Amino acid sequence: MTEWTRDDERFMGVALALAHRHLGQTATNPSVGCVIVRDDGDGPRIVGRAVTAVGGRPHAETQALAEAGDLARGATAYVTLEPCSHHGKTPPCADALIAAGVARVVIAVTDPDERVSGRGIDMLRDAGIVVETGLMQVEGERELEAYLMRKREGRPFVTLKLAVSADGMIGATGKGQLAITGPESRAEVHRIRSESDAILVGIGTAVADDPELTTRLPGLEHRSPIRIVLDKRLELPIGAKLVKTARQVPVIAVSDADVSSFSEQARRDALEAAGVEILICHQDDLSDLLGALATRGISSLLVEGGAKTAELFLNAGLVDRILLFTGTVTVGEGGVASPIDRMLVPVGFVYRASHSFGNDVLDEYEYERSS
Ligand code: AOF
Ligand code: ZN
Repeated sequence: MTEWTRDDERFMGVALALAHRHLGQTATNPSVGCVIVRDDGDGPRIVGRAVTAVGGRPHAETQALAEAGDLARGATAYVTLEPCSHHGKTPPCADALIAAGVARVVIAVTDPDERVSGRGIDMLRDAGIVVETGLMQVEGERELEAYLMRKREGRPFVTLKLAVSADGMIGATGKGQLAITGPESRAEVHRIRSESDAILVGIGTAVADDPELTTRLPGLEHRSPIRIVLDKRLELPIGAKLVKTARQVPVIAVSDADVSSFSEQARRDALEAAGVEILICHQDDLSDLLGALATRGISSLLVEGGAKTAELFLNAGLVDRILLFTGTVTVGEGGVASPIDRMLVPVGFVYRASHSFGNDVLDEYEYERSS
């Protein structure tokens, strides 16, 4: 076991915080942080730092090395994920670290990517670099949870978000979009969207609420996730906001089977002409859909509604985190009961934390896998 110093933890903390900045912005790549530190006898100082660029490239290490320049020689690099060893869309980061003359590399999490998976570490060691792994691994795995889920399980990390009234309702039939939570919660939801690769709703919600599902917070407008609708029979109206904005932010309609009838074909053609992508997946088996999303590099999926869609994911055992907003509004008559409320947390989920947003409360639960 390596004995870590407080400086080691401090600098890996900086790397993790950097990595967090581009969460949801680097698909199909993970967001990785890298900090380059040298000590010329007067204490350690950061000479280069970077996070994986928006869109996934360049990787963190090459950018941090560019900032450090000659100062990287003899320095320590702190990286949240094992440096890559493969010639992908960019040359291997391990080679770049070697060429720059870095003396020591400290890694939080080793990379499960089949093209890397220990080879990055081997390359560095073969070049005489001291490599230490496992510093703040728990925090690193948390930061990389979505990427690790995709690589290890072949599916995205699924977060279920629900907004529930004081009387346990998620809405009311025929009343359209109800304001169950206040503006502070809504802003938080937009922030959460900005950290997700994709967001999903059922066709019921898409029709009843006509949501846009984009990130609409000052400064975060460009950080909208891919939008997905479970739309078995392709009922998404052409006039829906989702369809109207499909050319700005991608929309995928997930249909159950190849269309057979003339009217289905016509709806499909119209949606496609408007820029909506049609994905054929078996909805009774969500793992089929999640596998397809993982294959296209989606690591984090935010499920936003409604009750049926939430139940579909919960019953399939495919929810990893629940974000439960509880508002102060009472819906009463005609309310649609939520499958979950604070008194009714599904088995297997453990409480993690609560936060206040205005008068609302957000409770976080995580599914605890037996390991
Ligand atoms: C790093 N530093 O900042 C990131 C890494 O498609 P490519 O060629 O860009 O390679 C993607 C893989 O690179 C990805 O699956 C993961 O293994 C690694 N991501 N590696 O050294 C980084 N983002
Ligand atoms: Zn790399």
